[in-house]
Amino acid sequence: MKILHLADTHLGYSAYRKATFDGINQREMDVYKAFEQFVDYAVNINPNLVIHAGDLFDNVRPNNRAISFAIDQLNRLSKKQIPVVLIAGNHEHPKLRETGHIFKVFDHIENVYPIYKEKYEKREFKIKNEKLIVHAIPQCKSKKEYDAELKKLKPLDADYNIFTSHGSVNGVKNFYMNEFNELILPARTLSKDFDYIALGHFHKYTKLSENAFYSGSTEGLSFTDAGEKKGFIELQLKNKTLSTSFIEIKTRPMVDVKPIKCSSLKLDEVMKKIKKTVQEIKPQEKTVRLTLDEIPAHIYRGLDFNEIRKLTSNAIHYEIKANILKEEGKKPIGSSKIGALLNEFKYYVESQKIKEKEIILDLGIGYIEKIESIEEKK
Ligand SMILES: [Mn+2]
Repeated sequence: MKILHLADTHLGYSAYRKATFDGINQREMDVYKAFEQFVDYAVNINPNLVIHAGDLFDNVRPNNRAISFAIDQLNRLSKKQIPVVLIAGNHEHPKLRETGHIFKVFDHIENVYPIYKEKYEKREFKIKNEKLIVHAIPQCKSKKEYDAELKKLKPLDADYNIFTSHGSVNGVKNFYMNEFNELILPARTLSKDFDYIALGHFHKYTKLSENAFYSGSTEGLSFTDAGEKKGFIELQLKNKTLSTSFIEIKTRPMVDVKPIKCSSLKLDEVMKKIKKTVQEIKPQEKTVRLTLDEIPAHIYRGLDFNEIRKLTSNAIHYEIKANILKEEGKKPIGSSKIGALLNEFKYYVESQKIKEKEIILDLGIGYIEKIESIEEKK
């Protein structure tokens, strides 16, 4: 049997200011196009099953365009009688129960099996006289509840058993996204007793073991994805043997330029280097990041940002990450870029030498989540 495994499509994601001719955010469109390429492929090869391992949507309340796009694309699969198992990831999971889950809109689409009720569920399929059971654990409310569901996980009597979940595998190597509500999958739960384990959450395609894979995201969503191939996994199960291949999706080029070390450069030399770098990367239609390392504050302030903007005006987006030196010393005083509040808070507390780290983290996270859930209600 032939199965397609994808994850982390993040429909509804949008970033930067560039818009299409119709006024829609360009990166939002790119993310739709990536998913559409997957559906085109699926409709064409007609697999026996599709598994989406979470984060179909970028957020708890995706916009109308994202919802209708998702329904249209799932309908294309549904009409071809291709069953689709969709599990909820952390991004689309509401913090408050009364918000309700967006996956409920899929409850009545034929051949679509949304799994989002914070518990272990199984779906059985009969494929060419063979019995396949999909064991799915979606996003749960807490790590504790997730662990409790993981404990129940067990392959059953069938020709094939597949496990799917959304979280960070933690073992010899860790696959974190550094998000607060991410769930942890101890490497030992990735049992050999499953014929295949379809994971979501980590955005880079990764083979964890002979039978366990992250398909990666379908588009690049942050500069850590720069230069990475994006796509999904096509797998075959035949005579109890698994074979897999990675199918690439065409995505927008993302360039994270090698840092330019500025500590010993004069202002005009830094500008010259920036110009040369921009010419080399040909920024047209790309998303581009320049990193200026160890740049003295007075030089950073003197940069001709208008000139740089002109140089990169045909890019979809460009940004400068500057690690600025103190006037007198050599130590960077920090980055010009700020991440999500929760993550910044976590990094800050973790970098401090204090005894009560755990308590402060717990309290702070609690407060921030409280505020975010009030925001979610609005
Ligand atoms: Mn995720």
